[in-house]
Amino acid sequence: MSREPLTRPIITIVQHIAERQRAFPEAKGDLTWILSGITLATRIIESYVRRAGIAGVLGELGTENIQGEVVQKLDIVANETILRVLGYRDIVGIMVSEEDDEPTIVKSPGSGGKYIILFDPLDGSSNIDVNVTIGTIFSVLRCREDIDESEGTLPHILQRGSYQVAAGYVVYGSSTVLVYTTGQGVHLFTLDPSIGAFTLHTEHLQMPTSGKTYSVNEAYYDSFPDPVQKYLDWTKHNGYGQRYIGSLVADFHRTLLKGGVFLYPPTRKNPKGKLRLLYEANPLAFIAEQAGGAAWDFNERLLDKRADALHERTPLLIGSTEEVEKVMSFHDRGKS
Ligand code: AHM
Ligand code: MG
Repeated sequence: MSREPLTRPIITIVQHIAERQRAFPEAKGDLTWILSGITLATRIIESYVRRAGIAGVLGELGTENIQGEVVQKLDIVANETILRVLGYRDIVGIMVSEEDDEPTIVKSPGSGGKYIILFDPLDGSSNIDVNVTIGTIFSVLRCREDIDESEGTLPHILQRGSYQVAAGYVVYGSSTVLVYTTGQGVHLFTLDPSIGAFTLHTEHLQMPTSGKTYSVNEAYYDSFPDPVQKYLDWTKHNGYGQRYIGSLVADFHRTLLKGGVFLYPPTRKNPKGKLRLLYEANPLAFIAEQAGGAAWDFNERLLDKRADALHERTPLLIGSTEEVEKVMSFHDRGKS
């Protein structure tokens, strides 16, 4: 007599990526190899994050990065982990990190380096010491074939977000969750600590099309552009709630699951916004669009935006399509 299996099927992230790549006979397993490297690196980072108080890696390093921000010890641990793990994968050509002034060349595109990995090793680092959710964000680009070696590496890196071949993030929260896209929908995995693997939780995640929650550092209200102020005033009479963690990756994750909108507009202090285009905004914009949401820089679609510098900043408006449209409608009103 047959009976139901006692165990539930488990799909790990590497199985998932490999199965999806099988649908493309020309694919050589490159993305599987890169994403498996990222999952290994983030599992190592996760173990540091969970043991930070015991492992002696809490607190500031006593230096600032290129962007004038205080560097935390865990920022460096996370950065070194990703550089080390992915540096061993010979299809990786260039790595760009929020923590490093210059790109790391693993293998120049002319000598066979095929991919560029851009990442924020530990987003939300001001939250590290207070046990609030932080995360890792990554973006993968293919090195351009139309560029001569003499042009250097920057033209390979400064591609529009719409050219990303994969993007994702890991949230080190009450559980550890990984979300990724390779342009065929958005998939969510949870780290099962008992087996040390990310296992499939939801395939083809869809962001709600609306949601009455806005996420912004409203302390900067006075220095926001007029249309953003008007939108925020409008929410006060229309039943909205506000949530702001101060870790982009965590604020975005909530917005992806529950709907709503995240805003980091230009401010007096940061006239071009605070968040970085290549390794914070672009990967999340790719995920948002793949999940049916939208991302703008308050002026144009984020994925169409041209980057002029490695650590370029951008204003960011991202979330449920109807909420993004609502914010943009206050901008359009100003123009007519
Ligand atoms: P980080 O990458 O150095 O941690 O900085 C980016 C963080 C984002 O995670 C977050 O959205 C933002 O800075 C918060 O900035 P603010 O404190 O100005 O609200
Ligand atoms: Mg960050």
